[in-house]
Amino acid sequence: MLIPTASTAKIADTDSKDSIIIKAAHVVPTPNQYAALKNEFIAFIHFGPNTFTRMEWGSGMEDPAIFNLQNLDTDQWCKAMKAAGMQLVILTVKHHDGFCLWQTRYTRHGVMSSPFRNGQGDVLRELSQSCEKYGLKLGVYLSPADLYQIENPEGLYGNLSEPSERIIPRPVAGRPFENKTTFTFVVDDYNEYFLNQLFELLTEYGPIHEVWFDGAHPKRKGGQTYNYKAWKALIRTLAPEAVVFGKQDVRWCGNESGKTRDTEWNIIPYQDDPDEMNSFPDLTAPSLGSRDELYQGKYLHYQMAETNTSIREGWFYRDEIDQKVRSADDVFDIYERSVGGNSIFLLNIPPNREGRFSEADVKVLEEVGRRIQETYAKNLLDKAKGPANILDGNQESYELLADNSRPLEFNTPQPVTINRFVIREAIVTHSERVEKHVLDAWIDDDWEEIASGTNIGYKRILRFPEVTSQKFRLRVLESRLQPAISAVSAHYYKTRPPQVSIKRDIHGMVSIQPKQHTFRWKPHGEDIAGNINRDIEIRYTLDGSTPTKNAKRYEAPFMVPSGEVKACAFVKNQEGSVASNLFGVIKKDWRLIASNGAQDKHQGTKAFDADANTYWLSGQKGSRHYLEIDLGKEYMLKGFAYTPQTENTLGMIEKGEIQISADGQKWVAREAFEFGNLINDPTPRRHYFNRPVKTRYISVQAKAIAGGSRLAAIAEIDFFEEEK
Ligand code: FUL
Repeated sequence: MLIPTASTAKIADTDSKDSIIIKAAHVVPTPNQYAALKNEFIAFIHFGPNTFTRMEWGSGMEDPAIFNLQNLDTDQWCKAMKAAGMQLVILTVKHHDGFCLWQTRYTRHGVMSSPFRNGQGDVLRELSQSCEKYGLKLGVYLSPADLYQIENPEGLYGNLSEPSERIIPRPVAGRPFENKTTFTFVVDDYNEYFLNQLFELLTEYGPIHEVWFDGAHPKRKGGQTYNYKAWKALIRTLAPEAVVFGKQDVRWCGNESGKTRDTEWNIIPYQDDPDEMNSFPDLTAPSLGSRDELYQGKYLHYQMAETNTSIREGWFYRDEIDQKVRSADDVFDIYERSVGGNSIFLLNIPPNREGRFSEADVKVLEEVGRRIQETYAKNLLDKAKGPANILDGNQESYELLADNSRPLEFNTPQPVTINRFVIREAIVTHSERVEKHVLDAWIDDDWEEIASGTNIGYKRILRFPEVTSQKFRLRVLESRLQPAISAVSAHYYKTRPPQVSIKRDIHGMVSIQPKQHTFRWKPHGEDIAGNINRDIEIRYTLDGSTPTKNAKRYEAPFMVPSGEVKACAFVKNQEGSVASNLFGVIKKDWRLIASNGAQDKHQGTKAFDADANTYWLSGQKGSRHYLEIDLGKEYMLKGFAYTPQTENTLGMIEKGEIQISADGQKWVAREAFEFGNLINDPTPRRHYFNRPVKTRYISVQAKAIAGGSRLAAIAEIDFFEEEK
């Protein structure tokens, strides 16, 4: 039976497990999806009022005057993104606050009412011009959630308007469109507003290659729904090359921290037709497309993962000192795991209040670009002998593995030293089929297994300790039907000193360890973890300075009452990336005064046991969620950190208040705090007090909990001491 390929396959009730797998083995990406996969490394830009208010989520009530952008330099952004090897950039033209970064005809809430270029500025226009100059593709993030349209009295979001026939774009006097296409949709006011804006974005800024629909919502109103079907129809017509994120084409990877799955299948099961679906499915499960998961589906759909994370803590720029920037090691590691793990790598770089990428971010982008070039531009199998269709550098040609027991062998004229191996499947014609594979090298007159992996799909990068040989072979151990391998290449990554992690226990003892790489290999049957670096020296400082070769050497855990520790590994004279950790006051003498609801597993003390895996959960009764702590002695405190629990998405404290007390009994409010986007990004958040607080008794009161959950949770609370 000849089964045609398609990007969606319907499962019939009569399908057996075998026939479901055969169907899955014929699900392939659309041409747009394949083009998007080939972009590999792309950029996200979060920019807007939040850049100026230092918030993750705005309120929608920001005065446009705060968008006081003086020196926008989108050329500088593009130069840095290009240097990193990125191919496309997606700008938040409207984030959840509803403020528009382009000269839209349909609201005054945006750049037109701001001081930026005297109200004449258009961030998207400038970015699109720079993109053209630097050869980058452009995408737009247009938030469906819109707090301005929710909060202002004339707002269209959830205004309970009746759907009726609307012509898109709605004409606006004095602002004609060059593109004369029109659409008729039966929609309500907010959907019409959204479609009008999409029309502007897709017709007036050159070709748009990705439209990003965020599933996150700080707030909802009036049962507002979104007519994704209409939105997609408009996109398909006006931006025929674009992929849609969040719906149909590209899917969220399930986290915002740069984590990747070891096995990322891009053919995943759906219960409803993915073309019709109006809701967002939960994509956070550890596995999405294994055989067992496919058996549960009513539809099988090609939808690739986009690994999205930020180069800085948070999506928006806050400041230079307190907002950590990822190291080049870290970004390169995510690059290899995501692009080399069958997904697209979407890295956010938030411009600062000067309208530029900060120097620290630019350095990382340049260094990552250099490493990608140094490692992957040179294929050490370029002179190798082996299956021609695999070695010819042509993605269209492939070797169909009729029989999995026949390994693919590659022989080089001279011995080569490698520690990376790239494998690709011919997914456009033959879908993703490999389920398990092994790489061997010929060492000391024998085949040795040097690396192994599960699926391959668009691209798999195998990482392993360096091996020198003239003969390599790839064995496919398990697959869905006959897999088609389109390319392999071998590379050498110049090993750097490892990244280090700095931890402190409840007694204040700090330990610093090299981070373990996650791969293993089995030379001569031995099981060895990672890329073993000999001669590692770890050096650290306690005064905020960058550790040099002469800094104090780490030998054993040491005591740090509070403050910042910076550390770095050295291997010979090469230095690794600098890690830092700011520690609050030691918690061993803290005492719980009171909290509401102390359930067995989740007593109040779990919020300060120096173990982020355990957490306090407030009780059912009463609407006040509080935790009162006696710090054991008086401190001068400058701020605190809140670590949410990550077991599930409950209890994230979005808004709260810090109270203090002179005796642990009578409490006074000291300061309000607010954290945004906790459900999708449950990382520790810091808040600095307006002025230092001198106290021994302190309490955290939750005022608003994310996602409407009824209980508050704290995995860890830390208080930072003012430097003496
Ligand atoms: C999330 C949003 O809530 C964040 O603010 C950010 O835009 C991220 C990319 O998506 O869901």
